[in-house]
Amino acid sequence: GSSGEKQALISLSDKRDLASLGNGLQELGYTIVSTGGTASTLENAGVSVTKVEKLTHFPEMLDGRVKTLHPNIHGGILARRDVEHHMEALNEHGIGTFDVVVVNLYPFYDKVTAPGGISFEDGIENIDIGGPAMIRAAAKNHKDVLIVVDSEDYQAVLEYLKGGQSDQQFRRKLAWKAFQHVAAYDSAVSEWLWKQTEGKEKFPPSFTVPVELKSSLRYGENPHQKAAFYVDKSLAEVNAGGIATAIQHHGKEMSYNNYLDADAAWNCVSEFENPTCVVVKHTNPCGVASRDDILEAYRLAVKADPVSAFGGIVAFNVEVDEVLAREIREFRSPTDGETRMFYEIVVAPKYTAKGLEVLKGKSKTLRILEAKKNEQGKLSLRQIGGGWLAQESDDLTPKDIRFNCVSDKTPTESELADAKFAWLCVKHVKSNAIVIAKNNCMLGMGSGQPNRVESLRIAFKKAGEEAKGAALASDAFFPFAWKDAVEEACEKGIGVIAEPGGSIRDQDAIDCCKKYGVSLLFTNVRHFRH
Ligand code: 93A
Repeated sequence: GSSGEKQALISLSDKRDLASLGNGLQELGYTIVSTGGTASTLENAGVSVTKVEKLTHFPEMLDGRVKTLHPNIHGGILARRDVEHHMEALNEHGIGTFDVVVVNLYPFYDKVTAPGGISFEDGIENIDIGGPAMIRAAAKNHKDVLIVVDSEDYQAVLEYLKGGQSDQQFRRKLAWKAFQHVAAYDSAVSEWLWKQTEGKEKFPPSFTVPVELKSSLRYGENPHQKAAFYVDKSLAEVNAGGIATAIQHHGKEMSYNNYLDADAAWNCVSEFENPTCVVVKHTNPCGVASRDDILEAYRLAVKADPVSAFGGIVAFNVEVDEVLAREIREFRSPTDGETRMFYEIVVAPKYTAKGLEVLKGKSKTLRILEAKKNEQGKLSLRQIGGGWLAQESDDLTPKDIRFNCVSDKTPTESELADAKFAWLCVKHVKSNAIVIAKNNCMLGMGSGQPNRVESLRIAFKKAGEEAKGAALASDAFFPFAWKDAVEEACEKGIGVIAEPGGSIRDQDAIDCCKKYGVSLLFTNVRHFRH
């Protein structure tokens, strides 16, 4: 302060841990200056406070819109201590300096995303102006002013103030965090305003994504690539689902590839309504099975391709209880009937206490994730050299799709069910994607081949004899050799084929299916996944 006293300015909407911070600062000899609500909370905790009004000689004005926006506050934050005329100006006007500024902002994001919504006027009132001004000012002058925006930092700050206070790196880190805080806030405000202007349905959207560094990763896809993991703060704050917000109960640290694979597995399994197990390897589902008995679903999903399942990711859309956990722990590889299956990750929406305990016993490294269902209608972003591609997420499922029969033979009820199951699987397989399925179980899949016939052959190779009478789903039509592909599938005894249709060669496919007495369904929907 002006008379050399140490001053802290505190103005908080989120008042968690405020009492201990206030007490800590008071013990260290700081005079505390605060805004209305913050001052009351501190007083109730037995901390003595000076109200900002005493410094500004103004009441809080305009319903609080102007509280701290005053030279007596901002001068005390922004003055350079090493510039003589700055300090002279403060003296001349009787302004004291602030050494510590602790501010967090009106909970704008929570307010505008609260269930039931909020009126436009209320949204506007929740845009904090004075808070960001103080944060930016203090962060700019961090050389002499500590700026604190996160209650997680209170203890470290108190320790720092107790010690030498000379570590500029610490101050820079806090300033960096402060600007992150304000940047994320402004992104949320601008995104909300955009929605108010154009309506939510309008595309292309405004997509400033406030990200927060969650952790450094050991490496990227390969050991020579540095990598890190960020969460989408806007989603994390509203407690949205998805792998990024999953809780890890056990196991080795998640790797870059683990995140990718867990995401793929979780996205796929979340779409099924019946109890389902999905096994993923390298982002592709290699085993999928739905059964009332989840134990059976698990065994079938692994059996679909036991070689690929080894070292894969196992995902469930139901709670993992003790019995299921035991099965996961003990199940032996169907290839030799001896080796216990090894997995990188198990992901599920829930675990019983006993289930979790049993699963932890499988191995020290097994990553156990508890995830919440993804929200629909999210923007999907992908990076290309020099830019980003944005699209709506592919939320269509068989429920939204009509399976039009274009062949002479209409599918039986069970064939139609198989086709829909295969369809939901194929959506999650990399193009060119072919899935063969029967009785709520994926029997074979071919993925990522630049040639659709090749994907088909791979799928049939995996399905083997079981492919007879099964359903085949193709994520897109095949303009050239489609007829060959259909013919091959028919020759191998497939019962029903589902594909988008829309090729100029459609008639060839229809004729071929007529010849073999196979049902052909056109979905009019394509599920490319590149
Ligand atoms: O309305 S404001 O934009 N105008 C201001 O001058 C101002 N000063 C602090 N918002 C302002 N604040 C914000 O008030 C802070 O960012 C903080 O979030 C909140 C604390 O208010 P209280 O201490 O009354 O609970």
